[in-house]
Amino acid sequence: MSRVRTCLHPLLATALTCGVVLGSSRAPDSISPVGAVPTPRQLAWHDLQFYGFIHFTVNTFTDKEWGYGDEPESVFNPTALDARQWAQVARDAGMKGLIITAKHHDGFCLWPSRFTTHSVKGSPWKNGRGDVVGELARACREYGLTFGVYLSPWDRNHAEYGRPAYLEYYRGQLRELLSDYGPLFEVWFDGANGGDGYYGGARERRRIDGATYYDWPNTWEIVRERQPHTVMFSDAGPDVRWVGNEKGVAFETSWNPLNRAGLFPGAPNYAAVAAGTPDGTDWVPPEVDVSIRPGWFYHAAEDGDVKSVDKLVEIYEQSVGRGANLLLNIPPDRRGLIPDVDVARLREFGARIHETYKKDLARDATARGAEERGGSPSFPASLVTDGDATTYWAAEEGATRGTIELEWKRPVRFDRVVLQEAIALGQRVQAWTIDAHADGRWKRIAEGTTIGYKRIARAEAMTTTRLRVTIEKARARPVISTVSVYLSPLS
Ligand code: FUL
Repeated sequence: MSRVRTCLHPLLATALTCGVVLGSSRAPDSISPVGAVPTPRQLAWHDLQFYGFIHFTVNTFTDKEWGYGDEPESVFNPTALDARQWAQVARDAGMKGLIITAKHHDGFCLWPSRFTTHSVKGSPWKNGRGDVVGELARACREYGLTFGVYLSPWDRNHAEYGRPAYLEYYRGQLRELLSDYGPLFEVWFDGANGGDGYYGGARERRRIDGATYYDWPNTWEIVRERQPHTVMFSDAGPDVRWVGNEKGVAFETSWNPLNRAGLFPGAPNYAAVAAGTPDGTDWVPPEVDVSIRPGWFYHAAEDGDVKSVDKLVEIYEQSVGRGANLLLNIPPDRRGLIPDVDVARLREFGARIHETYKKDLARDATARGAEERGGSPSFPASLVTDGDATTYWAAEEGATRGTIELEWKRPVRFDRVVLQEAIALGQRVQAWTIDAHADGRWKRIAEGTTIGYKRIARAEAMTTTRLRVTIEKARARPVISTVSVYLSPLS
């Protein structure tokens, strides 16, 4: 009996011999990484796929999206704040973590920073002794969620904004957040920057040079030193990039690699690289940020505009389903609670996603490489249906295309096929097709370009006993970790 051993991480892949067929005389077949590859912290981030954003600050009480920076601390006064409710709602919706606006552009701090009085310390909430960031960090731990922070570089309250002293202030705040709230999975650096504001009473317009003012490399170093496992988001990385819109949709063709040289938060040429570059030198995956409501902050006038379950499912499948991560904003109201209408919507959405993806029909199929370019015996097709994303099928050595067939003993009805690449070895696939056998012939049911971490292919619901996935074109030998098949409850 021969046994196949595979390994996922490129560092391991070079250290160990992968895919050795033990007990046979076959020469070892190993797969080398291609192009840019993810770091371990990025690999862990990819696995999260879906998490939530909490936009909450003085804006919630002044009905604004961008506070000017002159809001008195006294306006911040939630009557029933319960971060455990936020965490519970997030967990029930299927989210794996929450990121909170510790400080938005208005400069008000949701934690008692020792560098300013413009914070919860000056508010009537809990007589100035509260800490929203701390409460949420604890709630996330209780509900099994991971936790992250947004710290706006632009600060419309601070008198020194635009001058060197502000940078010290900003870095001090970053150190507090990195030190006092346990492990952070992500730090979010917003690209929106500069313009008019209160600025300690100056009430003027201040411009900064985005390329130099923040000295980003040294700010990033603080995060690396204090929390090496944290990923940093900005328009252009260093670890995670903006997808380029706030509509909840990733590019149909989406590459994790891009060339990061010269890019930083707020970089004006950012749009040009939003879809990534196949042969880019850096692995910087896209994150899709979108709000469940029209605004990022709670506004009572938008209670009737909470996105429908169908819309949320579409967003999920156009973000997670295109290899990106989804960051869905769920803003608390003036009570300090996620509003009832949003809670109900999120529950229903979570249930729909759970129902759709809970039973992988491919687990009952036999998977094999098709006769022509069906793959390497060291990485057989059975590994795409084993429910383990760390094992993978590979096309035969030297091939840049290949085919996997799934066959069932009894017909299955399905409307979704999920593909995953073994991204630790680099992103390779440029084109794929899926055909299903029905009425005595093969019928094309879906086709696309990139895969990356995950691709969800939707099809008309149909019944079959045979399914064929063809990698039509790849930058290098294709390496597929998962082919799974599902039926949504609506079909
Ligand atoms: C933008 C900000 O200006 C919005 O207010 C919001 O925080 C969004 C997530 O990022 O750049």
